[in-house]
Amino acid sequence: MQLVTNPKIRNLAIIAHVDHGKTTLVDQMFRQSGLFRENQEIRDRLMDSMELEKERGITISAKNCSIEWKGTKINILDTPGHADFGGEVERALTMVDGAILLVDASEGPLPQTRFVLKKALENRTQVLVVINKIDRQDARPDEVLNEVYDLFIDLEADDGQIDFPVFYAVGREGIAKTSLDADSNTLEPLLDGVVDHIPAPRFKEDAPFQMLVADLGYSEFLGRLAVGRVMNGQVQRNEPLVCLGEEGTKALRATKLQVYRGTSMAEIGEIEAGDILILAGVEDVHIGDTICHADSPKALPRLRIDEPTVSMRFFTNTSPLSGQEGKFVQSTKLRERLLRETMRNVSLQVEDTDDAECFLVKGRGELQMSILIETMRREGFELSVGRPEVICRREGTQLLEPIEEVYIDCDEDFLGIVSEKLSLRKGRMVNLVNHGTGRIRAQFQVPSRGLIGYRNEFLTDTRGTGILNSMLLGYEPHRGALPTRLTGSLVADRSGKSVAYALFNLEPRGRLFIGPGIEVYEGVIIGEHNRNSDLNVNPCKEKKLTNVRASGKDENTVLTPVLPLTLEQAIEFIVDDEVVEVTPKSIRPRKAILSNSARQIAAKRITP
Ligand SMILES: Nc1nc2c(ncn2[C@@H]2O[C@H](COP(=O)(O)OP(=O)(O)OP(=O)(O)O)[C@@H](O)[C@H]2O)c(=O)[nH]1
Ligand SMILES: [Mg+2]
Repeated sequence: MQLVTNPKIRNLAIIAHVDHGKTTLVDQMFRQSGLFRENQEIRDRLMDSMELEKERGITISAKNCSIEWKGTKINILDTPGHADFGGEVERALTMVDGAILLVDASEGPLPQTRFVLKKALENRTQVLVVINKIDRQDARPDEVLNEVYDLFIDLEADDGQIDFPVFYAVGREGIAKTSLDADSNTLEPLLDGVVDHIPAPRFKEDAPFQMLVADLGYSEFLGRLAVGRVMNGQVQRNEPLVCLGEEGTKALRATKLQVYRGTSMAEIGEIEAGDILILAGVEDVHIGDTICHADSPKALPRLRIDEPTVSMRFFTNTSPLSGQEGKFVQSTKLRERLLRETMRNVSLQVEDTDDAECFLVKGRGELQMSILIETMRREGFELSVGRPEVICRREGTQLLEPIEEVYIDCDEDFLGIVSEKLSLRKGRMVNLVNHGTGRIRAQFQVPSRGLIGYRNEFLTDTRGTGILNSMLLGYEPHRGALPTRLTGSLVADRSGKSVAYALFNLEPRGRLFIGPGIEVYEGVIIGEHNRNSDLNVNPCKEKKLTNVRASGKDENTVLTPVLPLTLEQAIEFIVDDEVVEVTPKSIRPRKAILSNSARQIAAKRITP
């Protein structure tokens, strides 16, 4: 069958390392394509529509939108740049023929630039390189372009791929140009470039309808929605279709057809091949399934993405305070919610364990896990979670563990402490560049295990000025045990409310996580002990009252102010026999075994 193209459409993904300006560029594309009235107030980073995306200023899930440019419809996918959400980029690339690879004109290609470009090249996606943020004082566009060429060569791009078009941009101001000294005040050169260089979608002439499901949505009125690119054929409303999934074939009827128009959806009567369709009338559909015409059911290759690298145990909340702050506590609810997450989130997997109250969640990293937990707690869930663990592999008799390439950019003064900490974590330095500017760039290979919990420490060690990026390098023989936290925990030995007097007396023992008036229970961790063992303490101890009026000095117990632990800090803090209790209102690190006597018995069993 002959291949033909649909010249009215272009499908484009925007890919880059974190913060290189993808979502900001999409804002400007909206403005300049006439999607908004002149002077209309629109919020920055419009595509970051999820609550957590707005709060953190990062993109978490890849999202579709579209613009019209000189009569061509451009479907755009804004993708996240953080490595933990790499699965989203892999998913997005199944819908497009081209990608804009944004590279910061000062930072140059970074680990995630490499990852997303590798995926795009494997997918045979046409890449347009945009050197962005050329307005930065420290911009070095020519050098960065050379680094991009090196990256293409390193990734074994073929001649056609290396011959990519280059643009220079100030995405935030909506300016793009084809050379540094060209004159341009708009994105016109880039948008023209998208239409000229990205191939129009191709499909088989006269082939029946076929679409690959790449995303799922939900509408209160229409129920489950399947989103994906129409690979071949057309479909009209109410035509009988089938869904070819991993577990067999299911019949369905397209009750409503929609496409993206700007950031919203618009209903249409019939859709053409090459466009991105939002289909209602689907129920039991998964990402990766093929939806096609009932008369000729033929599956497209399934979406395959990289395996998860990190796992974490999710338990029901068994603390004495369970059920007081959240709406959903039961294990059935927890399981159902986690399974629902795997439907949309292609890089997450959930497994049952021997314990009916515990589920193993596998994903790409700590951030992905903490975003999931934070989302669940806002929905009203209570749960507890264990420490993230990396997923090792076995090859014959040998145990292999994931190793990451870590790129550090920091003041040369901090190199000492950083290399010391990383070598404790079995990292090896492989490269060191000193530009003579006072900042150095170092490259290490570190077991992923060693990086868990290290990022915060790194920020403290470099006084918040260091930049750490990492990417999975591959699997290597296990490098042996790592030192865990060198300090112990201060563990409450009874239930009650914390009292200032007791906390004041505990302050010399370490760093406290709670202030006065906080509900505690036996086994909850109220602070970090400054010795290498746990210490059971009574945070509820009142001052003995005497008849003699105490001197004023004694009355004023001035406590050092404490900041409650954030979810991320708590997860990084806990060790193997500890978990974090998460409710909509509180984050409490606690011992997995709450009773002190039971803990002692368990400890004896391990070390006789
Ligand atoms: N100097 C300068 N800063 C820019 C430009 N474009 C974006 N920024 C800034 O870069 C930061 C990150 O922008 P985003 O658009 O959120 O980056 P992103 O690539 O979408 O980030 P993730 O989705 O989290 O990977 C913001 O603070 C922007 O204001 C630019 O052209 N010049
Ligand atoms: Mg973004």
